[in-house]
Amino acid sequence: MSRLVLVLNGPNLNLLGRRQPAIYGRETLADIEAACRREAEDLGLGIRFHQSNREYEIIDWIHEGREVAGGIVINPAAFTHTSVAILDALNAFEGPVIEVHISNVHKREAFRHHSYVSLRADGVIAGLGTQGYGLALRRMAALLDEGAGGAS
Ligand code: CA2
Repeated sequence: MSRLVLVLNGPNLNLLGRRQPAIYGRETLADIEAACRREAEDLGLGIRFHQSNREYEIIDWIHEGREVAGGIVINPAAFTHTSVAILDALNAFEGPVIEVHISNVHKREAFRHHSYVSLRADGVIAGLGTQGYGLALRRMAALLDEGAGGAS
């Protein structure tokens, strides 16, 4: 089973650390990527870390993941609340999926309380700040150790 994990990030997350620090903190996406790479190395995982503001690019990475990845960690950002297309792509992926949100979406506007991606996710982390990514990778390593599906 592949120990390669895709870490996918949706729209506007490229702005992290530059605006709205009260909600999303001061770390940039590059800081998160570096922390994910350190965590992945400790866990014996490989990662591919991507961000896009375009829905189709996220869908294409999920499709590629069907061939190469054991699991997907995804912060779909605003697409969480709107995208049946990303849900459909994740439904065609066989390995574990963990959904991450930096903020506690349940403490925010009502439109953020519904997630299409949660209909597919094996686990959801919200409100633990950027630490949520590293925790998701830890859980992903445990799921892959247990043999929870994915590309071989
Ligand atoms: O809490 C999260 O991680 C979210 O996925 C972030 C999304 C939001 O639409 C979700 O409801 C919850 C927004 C990401 C936008 O990030 C920005 C960062 C800095 C400045 C502006 C936007």
